[in-house]
Amino acid sequence: MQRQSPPNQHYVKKFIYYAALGVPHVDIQKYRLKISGLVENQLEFTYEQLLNMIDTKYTKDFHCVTGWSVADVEWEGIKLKKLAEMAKVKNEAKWVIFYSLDGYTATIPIEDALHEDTIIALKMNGKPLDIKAGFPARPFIPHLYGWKSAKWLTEIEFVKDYVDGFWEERGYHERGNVWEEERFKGEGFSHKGWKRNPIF
Ligand SMILES: Nc1nc2c(c(=O)[nH]1)N[C@H]1C(S)=C(S)[C@@H](COP(=O)(O)O)O[C@H]1N2
Ligand SMILES: [Mo]
Repeated sequence: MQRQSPPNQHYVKKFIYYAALGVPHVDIQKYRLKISGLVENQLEFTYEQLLNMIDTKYTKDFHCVTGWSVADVEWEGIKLKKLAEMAKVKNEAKWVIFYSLDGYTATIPIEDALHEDTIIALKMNGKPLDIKAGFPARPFIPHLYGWKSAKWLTEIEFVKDYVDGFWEERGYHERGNVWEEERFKGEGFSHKGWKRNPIF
């Protein structure tokens, strides 16, 4: 079967590791993942609790906005939709901000966050994430560019109003859908007047 490549992406064998703000030191005993913002229940999970909540395992490609993609990565993690349900996200929430231990942030629309395939990834190719790959956790949204996958994830905040993350502040797109080629603000859907409800 011919692989379907998103527009203007090419496949490479291995991930190119990025750490715009450096690779942080992770103390797994002290580590917590927080769910905050417009929720009825603020939540906090230890790494062990997260491992016990894994509900998804699939093989999907990873796409970086600079043009490289990695095929057939096996991911394991927790559906973000499940965490959102546990936290009882309020109706006013329209955007989700990911915060990392190193200070990196990324923002995505709530529709993409609650998509069935959106997970908080804990394992890659059968093993816990490597430190360079974002141990202990990173979101993975298969249809969005890789910069939305904030490594060393510590907090998921649900908010009403859009706020730029690290790359969004530098001109990258609010959503970053790989099939619509939303690399920079003003591209993809936004050309035609950006719609709130993406078509998956
Ligand atoms: N904390 C943090 N997360 C990050 C980045 C980063 O620099 N810091 N780079 C992003 C970008 S642009 C991409 S393409 C992917 C790359 O994942 P990798 O470093 O595991 O290859 O991580 C994303 N998450
Ligand atoms: Mo990237």
